[in-house]
Amino acid sequence: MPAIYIGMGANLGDPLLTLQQAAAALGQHPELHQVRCSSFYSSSPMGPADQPDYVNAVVAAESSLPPHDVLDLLQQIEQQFGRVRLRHWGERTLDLDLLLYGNDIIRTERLTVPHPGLTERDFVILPLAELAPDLKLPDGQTLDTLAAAVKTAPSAHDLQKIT
Ligand code: ROI
Repeated sequence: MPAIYIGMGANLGDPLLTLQQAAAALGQHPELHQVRCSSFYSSSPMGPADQPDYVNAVVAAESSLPPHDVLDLLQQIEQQFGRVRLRHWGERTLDLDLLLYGNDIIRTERLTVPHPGLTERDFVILPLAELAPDLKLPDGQTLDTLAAAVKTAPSAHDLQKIT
């Protein structure tokens, strides 16, 4: 069963509670196994600065669902939480991104895996490295190496662990 990693982000309503509930919903899903959640981090917005800070976390799981079925289930959970997205790169109630699906490289109209922002976003790399420090991306980079680079660079998004 491939290991899958899901990035979670929110900055409207009560974003910490939303992410905790989304992680619980993923944990209870019958098609997702061995579900684990990283720490929760606050981060200043990437994109327009006139929006609230984000809460971010990453969930790891194993699943035999094909990638587009995983995407469907993530979009269903976003809808359950009344996903509101006000503008491109703007504030949202809940964002669930399929970051990695095993070692697969996927490029379809609906889905790009690995997630294109993954290697540039400290708010994705650090929680992901917490769950899977030895993980290798399809291009051979390890998460530990990416995390070390993020930690030596000045934090672009003022990332803080909250819980
Ligand atoms: N910025 C932060 N800090 N965290 C996010 O999850 C996030 N998600 C987004 C954009 C708008 C790019 N900015 C973000 O989709």
